[in-house]
Amino acid sequence: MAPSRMVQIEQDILAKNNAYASANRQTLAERGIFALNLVSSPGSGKTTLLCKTIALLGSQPVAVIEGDQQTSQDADRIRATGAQAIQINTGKGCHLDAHMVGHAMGQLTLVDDSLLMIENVGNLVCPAAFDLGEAHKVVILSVTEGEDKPIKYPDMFRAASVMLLNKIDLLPHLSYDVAAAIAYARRVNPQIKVIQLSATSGAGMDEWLAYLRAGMAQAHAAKAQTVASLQAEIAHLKAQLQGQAQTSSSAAA
Ligand SMILES: Nc1nc2c(ncn2[C@@H]2O[C@H](COP(=O)(O)OP(=O)(O)O)[C@@H](O)[C@H]2O)c(=O)[nH]1
Ligand SMILES: [Mg+2]
Repeated sequence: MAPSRMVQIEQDILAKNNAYASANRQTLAERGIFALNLVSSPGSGKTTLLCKTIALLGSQPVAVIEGDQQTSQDADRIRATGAQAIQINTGKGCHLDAHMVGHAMGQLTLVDDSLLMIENVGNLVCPAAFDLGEAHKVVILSVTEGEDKPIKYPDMFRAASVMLLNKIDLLPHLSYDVAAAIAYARRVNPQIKVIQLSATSGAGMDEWLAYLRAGMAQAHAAKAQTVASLQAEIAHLKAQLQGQAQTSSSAAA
C-alpha cells in the first residue's frame, strides 16, 4: 500500500475516534464525572493501584473500564472490591478506542459526580494516540522498568498530564535513579505532574487521593456552572416570551 494511502487511513481512524471521544467527554461533563485513562506497559501495577484506590476511597462510587487483549481477570479483581467494572477484550488490538469506551459507559450504571477509571491495554505506544474522552491520561511507570522509558516512548509521556512513579517500596533493592526518571519525563513534558507511590506500602497514596478528589470536585463544579448558566438562559428566554405575549395582547386590545 502506498504510504500516502496509509497516512490517509490513519487520519480517518483518528478522526472517527476523536468524534466518539468528544461524545464521551460531553456525556461525562453533563454528569460531572471525572474520568482518567491509565496507560502504561503491562505489569506496572495499574490494577493493583485501582483496587487500593477504590478501597481507600471508601463509600465514593468508582466505576472501572478494563482493557486487555484477553481474559476478564482484571475486571474480576476490580469487582472483588465491590466496585462496578466492565472488561473490554481488544483481541489483536493494542489499545482501547473511544467507541469501545462509549459502549462500556452505556453498560455501567454511572453515578453523577463520581469517578471513572479506564485501565488501558498495557502498551507504551498505541494508547498515546487515542483520546477516549477522559479528563487526563495518567501514565504509570514502575521503578523496575528503568529510568529512561520517558525518552524512549515520548509520545505517551507527552500525552499524559500525570506520571505515577510506582512500586517505590522496591527502591531499597534496586539501583534506580528517581531524579533521572523525573528529569527524563520533564524533558519530554515539562508540565507533567509526578506522584511517587506504592500501592503495596501505601506510600504516596494520600497525594494520589487528593489529586482524584480535586478532579472530582472540579468536574462537579463545572457541571454545576453549566446547569446554572442553562437555567439563567431558560429564565431569560421565558421572560422574553412573556414580554412578547404581553406586547401582542396589548396590541390586540
Ligand atoms: N512491590 C510492589 N509490587 C507491586 C505494586 N503494585 C503492583 N505490584 C505487583 O506488580 C505486578 C503487576 O501488577 P498489576 O496490578 O497486575 O499490573 P498491571 O498489569 O499494570 O495491571 C503484580 O505482581 C503486583 O502484585 C507495588 O506498589 N509494589
Ligand atoms: Mg491490569
